[in-house]
Amino acid sequence: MTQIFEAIKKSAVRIKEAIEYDDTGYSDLQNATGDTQLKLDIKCDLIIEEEFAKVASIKEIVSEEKEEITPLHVDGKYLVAYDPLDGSSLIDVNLSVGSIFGIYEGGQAGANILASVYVVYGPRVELVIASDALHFYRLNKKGEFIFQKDIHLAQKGKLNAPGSTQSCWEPKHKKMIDAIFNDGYRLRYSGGMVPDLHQILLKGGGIFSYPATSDLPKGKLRMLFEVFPFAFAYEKAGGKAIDGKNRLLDLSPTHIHDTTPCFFGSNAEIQRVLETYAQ
Ligand code: FDP
Repeated sequence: MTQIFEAIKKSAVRIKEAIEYDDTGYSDLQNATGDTQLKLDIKCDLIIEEEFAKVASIKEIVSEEKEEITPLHVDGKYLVAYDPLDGSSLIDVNLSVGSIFGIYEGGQAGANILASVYVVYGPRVELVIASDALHFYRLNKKGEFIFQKDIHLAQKGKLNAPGSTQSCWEPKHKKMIDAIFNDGYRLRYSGGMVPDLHQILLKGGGIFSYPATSDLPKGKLRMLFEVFPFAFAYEKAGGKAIDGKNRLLDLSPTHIHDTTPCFFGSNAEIQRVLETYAQ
């Protein structure tokens, strides 16, 4: 597992450089979900594949940018699912983006995730490893990730990050979000899952939601590459992650690109979601 974390750190340093200096334009290609790929999406995917190819314990990799699982080492035991450049629609406006990794053993299910990692490319590069706990690192000038602290969520927070298009929300969801704002929560939503979830973790708590909507009844965010890694991280920080009713890590995708509605937060906010969605 340590070798996988090291490969992710090396990838992150290379991706940071690509984000800073490479062409931010679109390619002529589309990914598995039909999104037109940025040249950077393709490059970041290649960087990660190159670094993972050197790690013997990785059996297979699956990228948000690819249609199929790629076999790597027959004697390896882990499947690593990753989103090389999440929030890539924010690249042209120079907001923070991220990479997300889920490390699984025994098949593609929430229950099989053993660890997860995410990287935030903002004014600084930060990396968070969820394993026994949630460990927070920052990149220094020498290209090393220096441990800062373990992250813990409070029982109740102050931030609200409500995703998707409001006109497509169910009435009960709108009522819940309005009630949360009426209780004094502040809006913090950049449109990048990684920085938005990172902010809630570092500021002690709150709620991020990407619900089922009339245009996307199964939500937008992908289970293997985005949702399970963050569900694992939030639970390690003492918070919760649900689809409205069920624990996200109890779900299993039938296809690698399956999506799910998702809510991540501290315990008090997730309790509100459970009460709303039980109706
Ligand atoms: P993006 O489309 O820029 O890749 O991964 C999908 C994602 O970004 C998340 O990072 C982000 O939280 C979400 O989409 C934002 O979606 P909305 O604009 O619909 O709120």
